[in-house]
Amino acid sequence: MSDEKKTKETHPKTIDPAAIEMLKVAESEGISTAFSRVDEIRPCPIGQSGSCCKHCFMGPCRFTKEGSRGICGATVDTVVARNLARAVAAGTSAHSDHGRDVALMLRAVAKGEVKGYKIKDEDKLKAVAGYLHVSTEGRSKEEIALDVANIALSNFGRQEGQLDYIDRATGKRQELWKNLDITPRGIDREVVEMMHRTSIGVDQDPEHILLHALKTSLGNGWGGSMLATDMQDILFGTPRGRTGKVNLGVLKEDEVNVVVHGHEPLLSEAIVAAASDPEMIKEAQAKGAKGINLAGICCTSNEILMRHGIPPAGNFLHQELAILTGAVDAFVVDVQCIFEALADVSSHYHTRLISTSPKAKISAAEYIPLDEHAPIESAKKIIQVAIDAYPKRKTTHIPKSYSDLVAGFSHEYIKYMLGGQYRATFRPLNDAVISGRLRGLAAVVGCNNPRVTQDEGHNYVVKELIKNDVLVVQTGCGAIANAKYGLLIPEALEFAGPGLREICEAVGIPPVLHVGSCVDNSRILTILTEVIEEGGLGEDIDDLPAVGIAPEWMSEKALAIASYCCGSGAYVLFGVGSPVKGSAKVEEILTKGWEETVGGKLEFEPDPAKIVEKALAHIQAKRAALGLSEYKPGKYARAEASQVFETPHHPGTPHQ
Ligand code: MSK
Repeated sequence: MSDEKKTKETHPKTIDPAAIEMLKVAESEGISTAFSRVDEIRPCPIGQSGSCCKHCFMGPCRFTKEGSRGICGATVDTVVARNLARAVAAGTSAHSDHGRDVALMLRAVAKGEVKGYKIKDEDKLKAVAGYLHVSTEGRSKEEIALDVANIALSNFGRQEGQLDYIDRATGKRQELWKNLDITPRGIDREVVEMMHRTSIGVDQDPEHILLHALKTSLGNGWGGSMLATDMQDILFGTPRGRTGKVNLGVLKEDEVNVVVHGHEPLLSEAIVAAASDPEMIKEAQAKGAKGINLAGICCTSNEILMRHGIPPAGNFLHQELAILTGAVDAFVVDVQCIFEALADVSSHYHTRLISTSPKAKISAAEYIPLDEHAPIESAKKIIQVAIDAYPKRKTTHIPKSYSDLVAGFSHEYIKYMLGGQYRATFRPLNDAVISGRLRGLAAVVGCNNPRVTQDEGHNYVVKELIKNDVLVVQTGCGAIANAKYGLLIPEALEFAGPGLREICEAVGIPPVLHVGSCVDNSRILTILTEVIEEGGLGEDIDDLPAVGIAPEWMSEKALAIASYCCGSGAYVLFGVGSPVKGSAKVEEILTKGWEETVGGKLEFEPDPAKIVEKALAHIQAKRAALGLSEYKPGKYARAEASQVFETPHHPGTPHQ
């Protein structure tokens, strides 16, 4: 076989009909996308397995033979551990820098320095004030918010002690972290120390390096990400169940289409407001459009979907495809997961690519920065650019495909659905697991990766889990993936096992719950901890019949999330391939080693069928260890589906 042939990915590119349609457009117009570039770039097998050290300029040292050493004498085990640890530090920094910016915005809003933003969720503010020991009695919401924001900010640069949210973990977990010395002190401190330890000639013990990777990642899960989620809820509202639509079919032929992409809602919240401003709509109509249509990609999309029902046009691999429709007038990006190729793709169309973060300059994109004191003004400027671009549209090709979805399952909303307004509780969920109606719980999260068929892993894993009576929560691009195939609506109960179906029908929820964006994986930590505190399912997260899965992961952030989930006691399975394949010792540390020390483990398993097998076996083993009644499929009768959520009728083509 020639080298050229070996580079070709042989799997189908995607299972999404809208993506298939757009890839034909890309091909006929000769425009490259990630789907085509993946065929041109063969991953370096040494780097892919984590066995390449680039941490000094004596190298890079590539470990290709058994027992080989780097120029400094480093073993492949040390190098593989260092590479993973650095990825965890990078992922942690991304989520945590996001959290810092939200805390800075909250502080500015509390001081009255931001025109157009005010504190939206006073209940959440009070709940967070409680976690942070901020007094609320007789104080204005601004006074409380100022203290909350300042304490949140102090978690980033803290040098000693521990992060404030560590108190939110179970007592047993806190004790374990303390004994292992992996309780994070300050978010930034752990990231910096991770970078230091993995630079030339410092930490030279794989187990020790990876223990600090756990500490660093816990600063993400129980620090940066959890703070980001909470501050966003305070500022913009805690999500509650909402219906919406998803996929490229949400773009409109006769309206100005603005697509937001990235992660932070600080500007996109203002864009939501500006897009519905009557003056802006009038401007759009003056240019011949019927209105302004806002859609999203990736996690910025998830943020405004969860709070406003704004439709996602797609997940990670849809970013170029959206522009290829020729119908996007402005494509607005903030930070993270943004392809540099967007500038090239948009150069073929009238689409105006707009970058908005001072942290992310994109050559060839226009730069309209978020004015932190007047976000609505920045948003209006952006909408105006889109309106001005609309008359320049040429041929468009918008796939007809879209599906309905339900989103907005914050932990507060799940508790409300389970117990009602006055006795919100996880009790019915615990009882369902204890009785064996539900076999267990799974979080299926993470990205798309063009090295595997887009959405196939997400879709297969989730369908199999719900068929086996496992309640699934999803975040990030995984949630958008399965929304496209109609799994996030009550009608998906037709794919669910009888026990799961009975519970979901009684409560009025779909079998797959959209919990939010990537930083909102922290909501899953909160859910699992509260489930433990509710009683009857053990003393800590590692007792639960629960798993975490990222079938199509690709980012450093995913590795950081996996690490903090493991550090919190979860069994995590990653698809696609292993970034630590180069070291059997590191693989053993992440599995056997972490299971012994922190109760969680991280396994890389490219075969989605084996992922499901391992997940179900784990759930079964945890049920047995808890002495729960045996799970018996088919024990429960099927009931008629109830319709708690109004799912809008539409003439589109939902994928099934
Ligand atoms: S956006 S990190 S591709 S989930 Fe959060 Fe999606 Fe992964 Fe980016």
